[in-house]
Amino acid sequence: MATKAMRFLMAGALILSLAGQAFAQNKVSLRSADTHPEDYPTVQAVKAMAKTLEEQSKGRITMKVFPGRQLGEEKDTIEQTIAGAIDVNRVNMAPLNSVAPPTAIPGLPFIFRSVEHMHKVMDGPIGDQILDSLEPYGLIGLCFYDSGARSFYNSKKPINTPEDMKGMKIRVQNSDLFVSMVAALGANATPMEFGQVYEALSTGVIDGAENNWPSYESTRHFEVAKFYSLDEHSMSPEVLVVSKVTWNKLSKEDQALLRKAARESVPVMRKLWAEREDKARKVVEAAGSKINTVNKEPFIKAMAPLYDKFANTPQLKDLVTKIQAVQ
Ligand code: GTR
Repeated sequence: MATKAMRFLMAGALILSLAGQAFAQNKVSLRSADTHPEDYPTVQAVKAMAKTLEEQSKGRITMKVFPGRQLGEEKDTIEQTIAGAIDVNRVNMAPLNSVAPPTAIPGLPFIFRSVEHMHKVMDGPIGDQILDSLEPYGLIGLCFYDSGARSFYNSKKPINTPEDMKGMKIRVQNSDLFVSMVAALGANATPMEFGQVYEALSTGVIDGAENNWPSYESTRHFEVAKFYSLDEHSMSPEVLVVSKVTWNKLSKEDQALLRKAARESVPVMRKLWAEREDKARKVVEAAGSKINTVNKEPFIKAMAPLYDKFANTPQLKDLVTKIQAVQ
């Protein structure tokens, strides 16, 4: 027969163990994917977010960032994020175009007049509408990160007009929009994962690709494709998404913490991005890249039909009109 004191102790131990379990259940450990290397601004921004999360949850929420494609190429990590095998993912909007059509709109050629215009649109209700458009497809959009402007580079010659691109094989992301952009200029679009581009350029499987300064530099594509022609055709931004499977397991409070920490990482990213763009440009110039500016008009004209092709519903057309109207 247990004595009264023993029963008291046992009840106490039970309460402590239940409280411990509840605490353990509240612990959240997240895994986040990125294709870029450790020192790239997107990776550093998500790490800053992880730090904020850990501080604001007093160590209860942790997030480990896996850079450098450790969890796979973007196409695979997007699938895994939708399935719930990866919690958080930082990707470009382009590979999401086939998942959620509104994500193609900010990538449309020359839709933004400037970086300021892009920030104003993406920081406001239009940006929120695009983030929300991901939810039916199993992703919760948290925030956008800068990605500068994408321009063409190749191993053959400077591109001054669309005619210069005729017949060139140009790698694009897995996105119909990007395939169509390159096709509209008379070149052959080759969709390919980011991690395969260096080899494809160096073996001549492709002649060129397109990206912003930091990616052109960090991948060392400038070593094998030295002509960088600043047509700046797209400003498709980066986006940070959470798996809806993960999201639904979080308490309302933790969801709010994630949203807040993500928003707070945006100014961190913008500062790092500006610095990295400068640095990347200097690195590639010093390494002998041949950089030329172009008259954008013939590019704008050649790619104009893509607006009707991709903004092909009243909602998407409305999104275009609203973006263009932002002053
Ligand atoms: C980069 C972007 C990556 C990836 C890559 C690509 O600018 O940050 O997320 O989309 O371009 O071209 O595949």
